Amino acid sequence: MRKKIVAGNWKMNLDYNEGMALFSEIANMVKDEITGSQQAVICSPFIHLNSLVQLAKGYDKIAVGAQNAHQNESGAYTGEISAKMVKSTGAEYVILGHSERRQYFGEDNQLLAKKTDTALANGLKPIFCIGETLEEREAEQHFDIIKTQLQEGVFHLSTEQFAQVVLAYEPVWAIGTGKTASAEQAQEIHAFFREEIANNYNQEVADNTTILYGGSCNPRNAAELFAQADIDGGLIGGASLKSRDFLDIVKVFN
Ligand code: 3PY
Repeated sequence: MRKKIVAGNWKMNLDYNEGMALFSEIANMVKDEITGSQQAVICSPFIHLNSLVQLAKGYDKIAVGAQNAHQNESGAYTGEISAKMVKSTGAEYVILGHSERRQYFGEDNQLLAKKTDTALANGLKPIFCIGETLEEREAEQHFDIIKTQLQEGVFHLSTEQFAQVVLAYEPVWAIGTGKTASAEQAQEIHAFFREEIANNYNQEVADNTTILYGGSCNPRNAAELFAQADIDGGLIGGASLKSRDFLDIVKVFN
């Protein structure tokens, strides 16, 4: 059975103390709600990682992730953080290819393929984001865009490497806009992801891949989204900054 995940993406929010307080609050609230193959993940700014990993030790279903890591192993890249450094904090996941990184930091599929390789080589599990812009959807190019992002970003991986990857469908037009894809729109794309994975690898790999929905997912729409056959949880932006909202989203699985 594939893993179900609710992952919070805190983005560039919360100072150190606020991050510690929110994590403790969330962990205490969700700990009894996560069962079986389910997991909660908090993807924080780098400064929180090591301390959150220590706090998470008391909770076996709550993991910690970063929101980015550099494509090179080490070197003269002032201000950057390597995958090895992230791994050394004890973090398990790293978000790669979020649309904000693609848009504001010019990260393209080729760079993201390199980041994915480096993250995997250092034992991190990428949460790899894929999604189309509004213009691309309106021009009915979304299937082509998604296929290209999959092919160029992650389909070069071996089956063993790909098994470590979680995918997230994040339509760019639903990020930070309050707009959400309808459950039908999201399911259609998630099913397409799975079809493409089966074509590139095989059906078993496709059936075992966790595919999250991200993009203004909140307690009001999570139940309908997570009820879809190919949606295995969510990558949660704003609602992950409110413990009650995050709890209500985690509870949807039960
Ligand atoms: C959002 O919900 O806005 C996100 O970007 C989740 O990653």
